[in-house]
Amino acid sequence: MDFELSDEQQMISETARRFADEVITPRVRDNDRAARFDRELASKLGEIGYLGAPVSRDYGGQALGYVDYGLIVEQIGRADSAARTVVSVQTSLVSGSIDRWGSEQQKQRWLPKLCSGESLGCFGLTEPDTGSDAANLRTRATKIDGGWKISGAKMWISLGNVADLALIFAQTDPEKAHRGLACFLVPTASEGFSSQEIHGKLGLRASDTASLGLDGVELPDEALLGEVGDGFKVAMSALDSGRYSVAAGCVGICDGCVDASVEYATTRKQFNVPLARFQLVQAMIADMVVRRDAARMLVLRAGLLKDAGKPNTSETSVAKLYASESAVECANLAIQVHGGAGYVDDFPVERYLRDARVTTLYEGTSQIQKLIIARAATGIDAMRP
Ligand code: COS
Repeated sequence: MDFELSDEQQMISETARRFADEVITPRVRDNDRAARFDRELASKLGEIGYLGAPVSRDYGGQALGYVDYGLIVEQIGRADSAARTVVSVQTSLVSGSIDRWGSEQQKQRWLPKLCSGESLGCFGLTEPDTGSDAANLRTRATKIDGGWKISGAKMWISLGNVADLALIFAQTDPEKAHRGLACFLVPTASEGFSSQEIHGKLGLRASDTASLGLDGVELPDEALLGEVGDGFKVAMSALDSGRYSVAAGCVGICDGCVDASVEYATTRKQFNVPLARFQLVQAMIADMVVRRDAARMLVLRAGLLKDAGKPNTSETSVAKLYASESAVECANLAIQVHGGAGYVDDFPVERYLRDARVTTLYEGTSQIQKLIIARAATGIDAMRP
């Protein structure tokens, strides 16, 4: 067992750190204050190759492993969770699904544009009445001559207003339950497709979030990703990668909290000594360091399993659960270390808390992760009677 990154992996991480510091960080506060989705930044993420890192070179990706991808995502997440969301959605949920399930023609049509950032994609699984019980979709796909007609609604869709392509999951035969689901590649310019921005979010304000409408959208047969009945597996395999990406981004938040808190506690003085001289402040910093290091190890384990092609759903849920809960905890502690200064956006820590909060909700709540982990441990499915 080796706890050291290879020279190449260190370089990947350092390059991502430099990109994040030089290109992302200077924009973060203004974008957050303006609740502005930064399309130019999304293009820059594509230019440097961060929107399709694990995708094969034949289709415009970097052919990197999952550990490498996680190192990049950690650094983007440390700088800005809104930018990290672009990377996670585009890479893990959209491009990853097309790479894994797509036909040659679908890969050639979509992957190069998605990897370069010329096009953006979104992942339309969740619905107004369907969140955790993801198999229970109300969106319907009906077979028509030469294609499909889709009607329904989707909710909480990251990048939904700015995407050129939407992966839409729909039920083809309700009697078949999850085995009737199918996934479709839907150009957002299709007639009958609409999106609406969701306002008023606690955090991730610079991330685009939408509700989607599909009003009799007609698609050719070639829009089907995988086979009819594969939809649930497409979604779950995408989430295996998406949850990993969220977890890696959360390690970045924990790391940013440690760095900001150490900097503040070693320079700010009270009672004529730096804050870090106080044991209660040291205890908070120690708690953050432990959580960051443990979360990083869990993400690394999940990444190594993925790279080895081994089953990793439970281990990915362990990483996602621990890293997301730790990001919230670290951000809360980091504000406490900063005192009143941590409550305004001169420092990144209040944004870390607002942005971390959604990570225990999206791509499967912490409660869903626990049910997945415990099902693997006990062999008993608490989600089914
Ligand atoms: N990869 C590929 N296939 C998978 C899989 C995975 N990770 N996980 C499950 N499957 C397959 C199973 O093998 C099973 O196949 P068969 O029909 O051939 O038996 C099928 O999918 C059904 O699996 P399962 O019984 O686990 O389905 P459940 O309905 O019990 O799934 C959970 C329950 C909670 C795990 C699932 O609904 C879930 O993850 N919900 C949260 C959804 C979510 O994260 N939403 C956020 C959306 S993105 S913001």
